[in-house]
Amino acid sequence: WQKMDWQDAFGLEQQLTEEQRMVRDTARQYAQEKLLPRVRQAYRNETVDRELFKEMGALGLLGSTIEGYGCPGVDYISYGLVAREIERVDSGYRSMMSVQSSLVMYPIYAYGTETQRQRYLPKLASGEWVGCFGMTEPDHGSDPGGMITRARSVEGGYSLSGAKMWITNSPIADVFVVWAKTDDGEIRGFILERGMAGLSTPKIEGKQALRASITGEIVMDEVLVAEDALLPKVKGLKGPFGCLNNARYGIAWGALGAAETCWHTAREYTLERKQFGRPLAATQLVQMKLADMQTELSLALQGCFRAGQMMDGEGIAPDLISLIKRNSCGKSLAIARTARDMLGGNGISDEYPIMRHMMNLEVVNTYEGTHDIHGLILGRNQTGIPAF
Ligand code: TGC
Ligand code: FAD
Repeated sequence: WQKMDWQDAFGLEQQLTEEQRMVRDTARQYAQEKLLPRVRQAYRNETVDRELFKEMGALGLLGSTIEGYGCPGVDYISYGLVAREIERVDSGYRSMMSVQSSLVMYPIYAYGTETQRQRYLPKLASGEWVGCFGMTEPDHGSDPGGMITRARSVEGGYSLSGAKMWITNSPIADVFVVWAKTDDGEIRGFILERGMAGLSTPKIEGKQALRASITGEIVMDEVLVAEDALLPKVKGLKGPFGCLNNARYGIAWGALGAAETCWHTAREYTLERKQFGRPLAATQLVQMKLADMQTELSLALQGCFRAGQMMDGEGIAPDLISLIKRNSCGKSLAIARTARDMLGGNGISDEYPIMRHMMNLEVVNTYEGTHDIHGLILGRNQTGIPAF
């Protein structure tokens, strides 16, 4: 018999390869040394530092699963481990990274021409250019199939009109992967660039969560693009959903990193904090809460690891990605709320990271498909009935 490592009940560490550990350690060191010291002020003041993209790019963290074009081509378990390390510090930083990687670089790599790959991928990989992904609209969030943004055929290309809402990175982006319906009603992807006439990106003000990441709109008023702005290799909703599969997988790992920070903080705090003459951690109620956190996180991490093996091996069903995205986000949010309570009044102060993670996790539970929408995807999977 062995003693269980309270932080790693299933021995995830031993299941990783040396290379996966190396990638994870690089991300951990960067996150703890460079991101952690900045996050409190960034969150308080809602400031976004473009330099972060260059720093992540220099470490190979942008588009990391892509082979070539300045990207290191690591496996999906490594990608998940990186998301977990970055989100241990803040979901907003993981958001910046995963949008650039999974929602901008991936579609250009998977659906683009060689010319498009050569033009965009190296600059996005180095972080010189920032990208964003425009699918959600003011009136079409969970139901993107109803989108009204149009790409009308004109001589030599297309004219795009419409508005995208809640777009991560848009106010600072140089490159825009935008989904629009063409004259035949088919959804197609387009690459737009900052500076095009008719394109503007107002910032969304007043966010109470994810404040270290900037969010905005993409407003397109007859933006003219040439034929070569079209991503030629995909048609229909499976285009954007193909990108979302990768991003949702990364979020499933990432959210657990945020929750681990909340769990560890609550554990340390309750070991130190005395009430009624003994540490809070000496009470049965507190120990049960810590046990629940440990159990949920250990099981969820092992699920993500197995999903990563499938991504790297035989392939994975998108419905399983819905299962882990939904589970990680819902459980992490519940853990953050409980941990917040365990710190009493101190739980609401930004001297501690919990309240910030809790607010962020509200977003993470909503974007890339809400908790309930992923529940409905799983409901359809087992009943055969789409109940959206
Ligand atoms: P449905 O009929 O189910 O599917 C339409 C077509 O798409 C295909 N498809 C998929 N392909 C690959 N992967 C997936 N996960 C796929 N899901 C669907 C499907 O096979 C079909 O293809 P075809 O060839 O037969 O046409 O479509 P529906 O309109 O009924 O949609 C159902 C529903 C609700 C599941 C879907 O619309 C949905 O997932 N809604 C949630 C919307 C969402 O996730 N939005 C995310 C926006 S991006 C974002 O939030 C980024 S935040 C990032 C950050 O900051 O980190
Ligand atoms: P709605 O679809 O209006 O949903 C509202 C509520 O109704 C939810 O609880 C939902 O679960 C529920 N609901 C919806 N349909 C049903 C149904 N059929 N049955 C039962 N309940 C239902 N989008 C992008 O394209 N790119 C981005 O980079 C991006 N970044 C984001 C960053 C932030 C900070 C946020 C908050 C959002 C971002 N999004 C982005 C948008 C995000 O994906 C959407 O907010 C999300 O998909 C939900 O859409 P909605 O906000 O329109 O809510």
